[in-house]
Amino acid sequence: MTTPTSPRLEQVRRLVGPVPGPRSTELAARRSKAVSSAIASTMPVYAADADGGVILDVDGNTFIDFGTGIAVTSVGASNPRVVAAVQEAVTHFTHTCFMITPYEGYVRVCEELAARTPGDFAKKAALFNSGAEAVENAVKVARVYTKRDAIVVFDHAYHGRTNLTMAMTSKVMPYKQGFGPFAGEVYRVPTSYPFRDPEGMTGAEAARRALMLVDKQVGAGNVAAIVIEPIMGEGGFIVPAEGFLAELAAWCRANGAVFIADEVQAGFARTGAWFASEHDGVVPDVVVVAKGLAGGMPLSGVVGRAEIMDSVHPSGLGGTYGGNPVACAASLAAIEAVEAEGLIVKAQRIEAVVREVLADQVGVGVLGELRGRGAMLALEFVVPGTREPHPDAARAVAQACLAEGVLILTCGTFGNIVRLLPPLVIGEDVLRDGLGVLRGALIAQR
Ligand code: PLZ
Repeated sequence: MTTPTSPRLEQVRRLVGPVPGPRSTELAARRSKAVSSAIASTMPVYAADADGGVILDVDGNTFIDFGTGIAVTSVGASNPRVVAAVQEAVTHFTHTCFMITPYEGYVRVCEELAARTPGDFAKKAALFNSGAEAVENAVKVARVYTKRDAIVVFDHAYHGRTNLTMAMTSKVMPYKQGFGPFAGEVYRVPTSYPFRDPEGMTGAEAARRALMLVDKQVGAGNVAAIVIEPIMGEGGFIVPAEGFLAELAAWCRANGAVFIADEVQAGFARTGAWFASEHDGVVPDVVVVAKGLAGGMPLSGVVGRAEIMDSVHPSGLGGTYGGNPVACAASLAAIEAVEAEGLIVKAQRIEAVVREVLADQVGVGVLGELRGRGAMLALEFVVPGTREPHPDAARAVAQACLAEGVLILTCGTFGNIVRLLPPLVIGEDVLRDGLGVLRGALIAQR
């Protein structure tokens, strides 16, 4: 791995005092008076700066970043290309509203999305602000195009926190509890979860299990869309068995439904390909993107077959901020960074290093499985000798890493997954140092 992009901050893990330090503690006290307690934070420290593979807090502690703000700052939290593009864009105009006075950046991002998503056919795109908003719009488009209502989603799915996407998200706590009633015509079926499915179940078998229920409980002719994350994110970085996604896509084609890939977390170079669907050779009709798309600026998109995207009446989609010009400039710079800095190959290299460092820990003690692709990797914790989820072990490992200066996130329906989402620009030394800490925490848990 070559050196990371001109890092401003020294790329080294360093705790200079207690965590949290005095300034973070002071901010936490102010926060508790001003910020709703419904909003939680993983880290007890407040950010001052972030660059390459590290985050500096307000007390001078430097953490290795294995979280990227939930798979967002893949090109780094202050990639020089993104910073320069944002500075240039903001000098001219912060906003005009694309629905009022359009601008080139929006058009270019749509061109780039059409060029990079799988599928060799005419595509069009529309831009929004958040992942959830883009998922909602993908559903709106699919419903208009098919003139049907039903949306099929999966166990362990995460699609957002708005009313429709809460209905699509599987886990009740913390995402849905008390927030209903939820949107209708959303149907959930089992996914492919190789670690927890019957031994040897193939992707095709898992797909048949799901599609049989769709046929019997929803009715093939009522399905507007199947929406699935090609690698499930919040649900536990679940990589479906080979052939599962392809079978679902084929069913959609045969039954006139739209196959929507929610690539919000897995997309945009994260898994060692522009889009995670590519690993399975699957060509979605519609792809939803967000997170990494704009180097940390809020931007999301829906890109799909032109005839689907154009089926909605003029002015049927939109929003004040969707495709903000500064976010579009950041996105174009982030796309350039992925290419110029070889970040797809770097994502693959990250996977190789992680698998190498952790190889002898997998299947030992509480670590049931190491899975994922590229820089989207996860450790599933179990009660030793069983497949029973062990959330306490995941929490303890993440806490131990944090105490040593490594920011690591957990996830999973059962809360028993530690996920690794390092920036793709992370230097190999920092990566190995962080993994050494993680390895030590694993050994301590055995
Ligand atoms: N689809 C696949 O991963 C966001 C959310 C964390 P927004 N995932 C992180 C949290 O606790 O809120 C996500 C995703 C997939 C949709 C979304 C939603 O994207 O930008 O958070 O709305």
